[in-house]
Amino acid sequence: MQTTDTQFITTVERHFLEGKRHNPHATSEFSWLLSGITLATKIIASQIQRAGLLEIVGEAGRVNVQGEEVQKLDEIANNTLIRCLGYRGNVGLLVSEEDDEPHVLSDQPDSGKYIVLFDPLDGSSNINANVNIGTIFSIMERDPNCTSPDMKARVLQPGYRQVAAGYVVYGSSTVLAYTSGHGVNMFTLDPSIGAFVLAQENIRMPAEGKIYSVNEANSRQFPEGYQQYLDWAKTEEAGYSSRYIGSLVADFHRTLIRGGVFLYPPTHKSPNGKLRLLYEANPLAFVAEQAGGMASDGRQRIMDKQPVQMHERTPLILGSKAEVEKVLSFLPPAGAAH
Ligand code: AHM
Ligand code: MG
Repeated sequence: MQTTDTQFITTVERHFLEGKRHNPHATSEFSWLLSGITLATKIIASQIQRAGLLEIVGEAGRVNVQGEEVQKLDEIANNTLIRCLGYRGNVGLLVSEEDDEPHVLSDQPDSGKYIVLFDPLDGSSNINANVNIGTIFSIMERDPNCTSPDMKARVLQPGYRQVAAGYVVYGSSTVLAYTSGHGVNMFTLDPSIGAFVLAQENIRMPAEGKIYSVNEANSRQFPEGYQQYLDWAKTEEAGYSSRYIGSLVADFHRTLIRGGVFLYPPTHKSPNGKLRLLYEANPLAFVAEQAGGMASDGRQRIMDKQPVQMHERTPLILGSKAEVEKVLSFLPPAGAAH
């Protein structure tokens, strides 16, 4: 990575535009949208770094639409994304995990061409412990055939319609990984120049990796097949290690780089799992598949799921192809009673 000679700096926006030979969405208009996301995540990164000093660590004193305690930084991240994307011109709808309703910026087909969905601060219950957290985003094109006045209906599109998706992980460095359907590229925020600079192109997730990542405290509540998988993975012959941060973005980022599988199965408390299809599962599934990995809900491909509700949850099995397939081999085949 070369950041001292501007001639060689490849920012995320420049990299995206240079891909226009393969990608019909690689227009300056779309790059303008993307720069709204990078601007917002740079602001969020700087707020997180100074959170203790600014006294913005802790709960905001209300619960969100999911019934979860909202952290002050959740609100800051959400407002920052809305502010930075709100005047980009080509964004029709902004859909946040934190908000009950979509933000309607334009319902005109031309000016409101894109729908941006996001989890503004994933893993935010970890903020107080200084553990890595992240922002996840998904970009879809508005379906011209869907003219419903109900804006929520316009949002309910399956993940295969995503035109771009990615995440930013706020860790020892701030890293952005994104795909627009032509592989996965990774950028590191260089704080000295305030730009995300190309770190690695066309990342491939290892095809296998002996790490499973799951909240094992829930394991007695998992359907039998998941329990059998975990029993198998713990045998000496299988030889797996367990790693669980409790921040999806951070657990996924490790899985992307090292390989393995992340699982959030159904539990008694959350029969559909905990994670959200539109803001968490779909964008990370897109990144995983573009890196050679796989994502399933235990019965079907995540990106084939037709959402019926904006904040719908899904079980998630995400990671290296061989590892996801191994978990699936313990589960009843699709169509069988669970
Ligand atoms: P959040 O988006 O409200 O932060 O919740 C999602 C988080 C994920 O980051 C993580 O994978 C999961 O919740 C952890 O849940 P649990 O504490 O039940 O293991
Ligand atoms: Mg989340």
